[in-house]
Amino acid sequence: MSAIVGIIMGSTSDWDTMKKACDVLDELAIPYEKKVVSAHRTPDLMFEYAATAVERGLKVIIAGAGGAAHLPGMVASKTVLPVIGVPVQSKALNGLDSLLSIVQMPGGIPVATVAIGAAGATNAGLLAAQMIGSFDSGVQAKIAARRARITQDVLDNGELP
Ligand code: RP5
Repeated sequence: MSAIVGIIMGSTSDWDTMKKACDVLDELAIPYEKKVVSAHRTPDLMFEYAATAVERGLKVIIAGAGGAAHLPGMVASKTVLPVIGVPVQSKALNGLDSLLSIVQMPGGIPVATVAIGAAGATNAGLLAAQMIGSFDSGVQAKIAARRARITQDVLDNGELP
């Protein structure tokens, strides 16, 4: 089956973080594609990727970037697909720069922004899956089962010493 989620990131250095989103989609058997697409290093590729996303069959895009993280917002400006932004933890400012540059979109072009770093990438994968689940009951059932496992794990292992 061809990809329905697009996962892009500004650099290969973002992979350790963005892999967490891929892990979730692998677990839920949702087909995705992954690629380095940089707003400032490959701007033409970024525009082409976003502009052709709908016709290529994607339903949602996850975009991760660090520092002056303009990738998610620029991609969102060139597609009507939902875009989830992952602020990658930067060295200089621990990702606060990434977070603010992704989350503070002016009204009109939304980017659904998740937490800084690995937790955010995991949640980006889950959020994309939940969007897919809104029209794919099989995926929605898998997400419900995953939630139930998390709940049961806490109930089974929540005792304190
Ligand atoms: C951004 O700059 C990337 O998203 C990455 O988080 C950051 C640093 O990139 P590298 O210098 O490690 O390639 O474009």
